Amino acid sequence: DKQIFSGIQPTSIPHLGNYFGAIKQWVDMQNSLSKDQDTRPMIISIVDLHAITLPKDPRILNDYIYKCAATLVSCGIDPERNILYQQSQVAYHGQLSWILGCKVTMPQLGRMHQFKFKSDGLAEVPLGLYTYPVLQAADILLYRATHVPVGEDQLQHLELCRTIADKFNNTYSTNYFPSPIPLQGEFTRLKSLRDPSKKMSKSDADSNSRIELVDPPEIIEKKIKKAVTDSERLISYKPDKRPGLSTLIDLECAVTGQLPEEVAERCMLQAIDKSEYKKHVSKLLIEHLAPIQAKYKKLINDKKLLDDILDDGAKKANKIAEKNFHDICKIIGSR
Ligand code: AQP
Repeated sequence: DKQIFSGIQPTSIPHLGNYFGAIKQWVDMQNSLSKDQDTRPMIISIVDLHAITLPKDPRILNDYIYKCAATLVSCGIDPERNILYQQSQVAYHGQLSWILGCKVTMPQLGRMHQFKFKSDGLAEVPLGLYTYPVLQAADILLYRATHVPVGEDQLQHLELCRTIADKFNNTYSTNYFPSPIPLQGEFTRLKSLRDPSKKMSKSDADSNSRIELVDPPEIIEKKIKKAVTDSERLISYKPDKRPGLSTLIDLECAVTGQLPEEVAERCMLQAIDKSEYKKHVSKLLIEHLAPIQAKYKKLINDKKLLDDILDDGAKKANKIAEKNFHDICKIIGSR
């Protein structure tokens, strides 16, 4: 059977990178899944334990868990048809993480790009930042997931998860863990609006670098206006030479489904300049996000409903996790 698993960190409100790189895929999959008999409900975890690998104020973390849940539901994730839950409400994640940590080496973890990037310049590097991919492997393998929709930035972690699954299976002469395969949409890496050499990220200190899904229209306009481009006046799509401007074209394409070359050609024919083009992209984004924002406004004020959604999801997730963890303990020789 096919089991899809994916996660998102409640480190801030999801942004357009999370949306086009992951959340939109989840919604599309959910809508095609109902027709696919061999697929179990998709599991989506709000990974709060991952979110504390770097310091996080407890009130802020709590707030973002609700905001993340409300955003996902507003984007179209149906908590009835999927399992939407908060990672720390299923204790088996941490327990399996320990077992899997015994199947991975320090050099393997030290090679992870995310670890190198996030630990760079820190006076003290938390162990959790280093073992992050082991907990991520536990998230995935706990549900014996076969397919993991992720953005390009997470591919290396998923590869390590496959290595860990193989190692476990070989050690215990079993095929208990499937080798989960990444599912990638067409739109896998959205760049920062302030520095296109970086990806758009929730934890970037400069909030102008990302557009959050609930940013009001005037903020979207302001952020697009401030987006770094270059000194050429007209529009062309050249991700290497004009990365900032090309990111804006990527955004238009993500919303409309057009090809970047088509967009660039139209702009050239109409002699549209950068400032006009920015206004056009802002308008498209504002229109695209309006229905999501309308749902979000209602949902975010209904804490009781959000609690019910997350509690119900945790119940369903725990049921699967408990059985699987019990089987895993037997495989390793525990009682
Ligand atoms: N810029 C991006 N473009 C495309 N996809 C992206 N994703 C993240 N950034 C981009 C995808 O979103 C999913 C959820 O990401 P996450 O919350 O687990 O953490 P992340 O990948 O580390 O994303 P952020 O926004 O950069 O969060 P912080 O700053 O907290 O680390 C993943 O599938 C990811 O690929």
